[in-house]
Amino acid sequence: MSDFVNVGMIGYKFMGKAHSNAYRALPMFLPDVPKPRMKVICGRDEQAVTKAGEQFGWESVETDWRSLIARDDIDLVDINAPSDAHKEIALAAAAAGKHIFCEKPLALNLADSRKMLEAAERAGVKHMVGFNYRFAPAVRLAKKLIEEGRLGRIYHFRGLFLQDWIMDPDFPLVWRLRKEVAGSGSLGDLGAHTIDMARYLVGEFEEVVGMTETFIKQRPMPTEMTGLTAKGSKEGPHGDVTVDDAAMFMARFDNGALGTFEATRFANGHRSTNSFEINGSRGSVRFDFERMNELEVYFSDDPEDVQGFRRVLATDAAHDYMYAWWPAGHTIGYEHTVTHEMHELMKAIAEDRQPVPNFVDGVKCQAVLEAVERSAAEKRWVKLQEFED
Ligand code: SOE
Repeated sequence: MSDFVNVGMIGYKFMGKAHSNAYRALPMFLPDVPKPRMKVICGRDEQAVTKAGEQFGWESVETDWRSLIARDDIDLVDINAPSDAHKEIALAAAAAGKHIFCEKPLALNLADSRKMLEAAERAGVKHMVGFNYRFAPAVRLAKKLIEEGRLGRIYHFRGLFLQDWIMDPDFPLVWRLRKEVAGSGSLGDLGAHTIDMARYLVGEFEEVVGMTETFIKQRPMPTEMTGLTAKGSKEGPHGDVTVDDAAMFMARFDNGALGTFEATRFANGHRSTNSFEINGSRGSVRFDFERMNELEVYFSDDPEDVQGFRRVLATDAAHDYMYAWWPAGHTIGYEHTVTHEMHELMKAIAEDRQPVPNFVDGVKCQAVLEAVERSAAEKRWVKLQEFED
């Protein structure tokens, strides 16, 4: 096993910071994998990317991603630029024989995501997609309980991803609100995470029926953007919002379980409620990312007089990844999910296997997103079979 993986990262905002933090944390907390070497960070705005590079600890800066990919000292290309950049960069990285990490949603549409998967498979490189919430130890505990049959047969998955950061009608038209850059709105940005969670915990989707809505159709053009915040003048020029503000759908899984899903940026008061409940024949689990160290668990074979949901604090060494952090009861946060994700990537590279979740998962999620969009447009149930190659 090589002791290092040389990383070139494209993007330097919210996710760029989260990934940089993960690369820096790995050698200190999870040192059983090759050490990521933070070789080069890339962004179009030279001043801003240079500042980020210094702040996050990158060795050098590029302003053209093609130059980054052309460098022969790079093993892994980390793509966290806006979604419309994913495909072209991933295809070029694969052609250059680099491993690829790509943020979710994998692409603007299913066809593009398939091209990315094909290119990575053809090149024989490792590929991973950024569904970081799978890596919360409490979610891993839910997975373990389901795999061990401790919830019995799964009947229901109930998933929510609720935010409120664009509720002000004068909030500017940031890239996440433009179809040509983001692919879709709350559906692909938030719903993609819940779809991945459902696939991870329950199984593959058979069919969906859904609806989407854009409540605010026009917004001021942005004059400044940082992460999820932006400035724009309500007196200035406006542009069309071309994605959904909210999406809701129902699903039937291949194993017969039923699911309900809600993704919205108009849930006033919900900064980032990312939660699910699963009900099985022998028990249930409930998770809410805003209390991510906890899993609520119910077992129907508990003695009747103490039956009820119990709160399990998933911070013991018995819980995935927790051996790496602090003594039991000392909680972890959002950034740790990303560190665990990057640990899986480095481990997979060292073990010469594909990381999980990878582009296959990205494509399957994209197929569900597309099925929901088709269902909303045509007002009917849509089977995933309609999207088979
Ligand atoms: C914005 O809605 C966002 O940052 C998403 O893009 C992320 O994927 C999610 O983790 C948090 O919210």
